[in-house]
Amino acid sequence: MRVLVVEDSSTVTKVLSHLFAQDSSIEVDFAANFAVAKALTEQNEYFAAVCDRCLPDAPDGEVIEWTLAKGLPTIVLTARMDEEERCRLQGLGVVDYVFKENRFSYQYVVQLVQRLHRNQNYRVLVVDDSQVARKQVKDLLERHLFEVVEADGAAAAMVQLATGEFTLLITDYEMPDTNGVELICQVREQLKKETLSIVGLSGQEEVSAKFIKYGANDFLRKPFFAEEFYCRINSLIEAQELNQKLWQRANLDYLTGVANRRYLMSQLADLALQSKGQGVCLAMLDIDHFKSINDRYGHQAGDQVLQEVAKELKQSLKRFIVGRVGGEEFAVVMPGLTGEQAWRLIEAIRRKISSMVLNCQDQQIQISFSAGICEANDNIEIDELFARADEVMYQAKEAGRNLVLLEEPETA
Ligand code: GH3
Ligand code: MG
Repeated sequence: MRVLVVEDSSTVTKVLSHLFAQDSSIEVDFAANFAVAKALTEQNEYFAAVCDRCLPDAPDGEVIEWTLAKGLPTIVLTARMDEEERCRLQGLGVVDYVFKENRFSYQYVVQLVQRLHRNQNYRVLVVDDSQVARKQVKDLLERHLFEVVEADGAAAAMVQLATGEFTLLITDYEMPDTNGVELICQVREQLKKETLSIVGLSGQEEVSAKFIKYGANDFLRKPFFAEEFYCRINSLIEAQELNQKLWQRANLDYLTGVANRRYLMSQLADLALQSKGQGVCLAMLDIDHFKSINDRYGHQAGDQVLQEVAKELKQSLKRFIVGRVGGEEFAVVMPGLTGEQAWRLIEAIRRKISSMVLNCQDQQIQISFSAGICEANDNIEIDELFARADEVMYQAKEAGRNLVLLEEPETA
């Protein structure tokens, strides 16, 4: 991500350069005046621009108009801030303006650039029967790089929600047929507050509380200021990002990113509850002689081997649940497969992994794993299933390792 900073003060440039340097994903070009900024925008593709409002060769925001005309999301740095200036900048369509006050102002600039970058991943559904009102909200959101989808009423909104994942829903209250609160009730039957944030918009004071009571995360009184709109939206998105981080910490293995033991078990438990005669296979995989890999190449190389194996399993087993259930032990839950089918799948992965040469810590490492697979059809008993797969895996170890074994029917 490349960012253009147009600023003539060397102090401000130094502070921003220091702050941006802390994020290795951002590359920054500095221009001390409008002429250099023009030349740079002709040469390079930028993700966003941070522009001083007043420059020696552009005393009245000319550079801002230039970067906006180039389609660059623009953040303005300004030493002057009054109502007239605020309106003018909003009217131009800038992302935000930052009053040059202290180092926190500059930190805010960097955070805003990072936020804009993440916003590209979020889809927002805007529901309003008025096209003009929808467009107003859509423009504000697009300025902050959200992907926006419109719906002209509750029915259209429900159709859109079924088509893909949304992070945020913004709805008006008064609409023909179904009002905003009724829409929220319908949506909340399927999507919880942690998955989809909802903001209600209304001109009526008494509707605000109703929105919250029926499942909105927040509301905004109309008419609203763009700045207030952005503050509300940003804090909801931040809360969702935090939630997602918490979810990942609780459910995924920190080293490899696959499911941890607890999450894998709970997924299997859900499957056991739902399975109506549908079978499930469980494979236990254990890397061979992993201790000697650590001893020979170091613990860090060992960690990298675990990451590589997890990556391979995730890629080859997209439809299934892969988890790290012990130090160098992985489990794979495969619903809907017969034992034979599961064996063929894991056997193909065994062949692939045992023929790979991993490049870890500048060393060439060859590895293999042993696996045991068992199949359960009804009355899935999770602990027993794990014990059985484990037992078969140990048989594979005893038989010489680098081997995938399927449980013998008579021992099932
Ligand atoms: P076998 O073929 O019989 O499975 O032998 P093994 O050496 O793979 O098995 P053993 O249980 O003797 O050793 C497992 C080793 O895995 C011991 C432990 O230090 C290492 N280990 C466990 N967790 C991690 C980890 O997160 N990172 C690294 N690098 N090593 C780990
Ligand atoms: Mg092992």
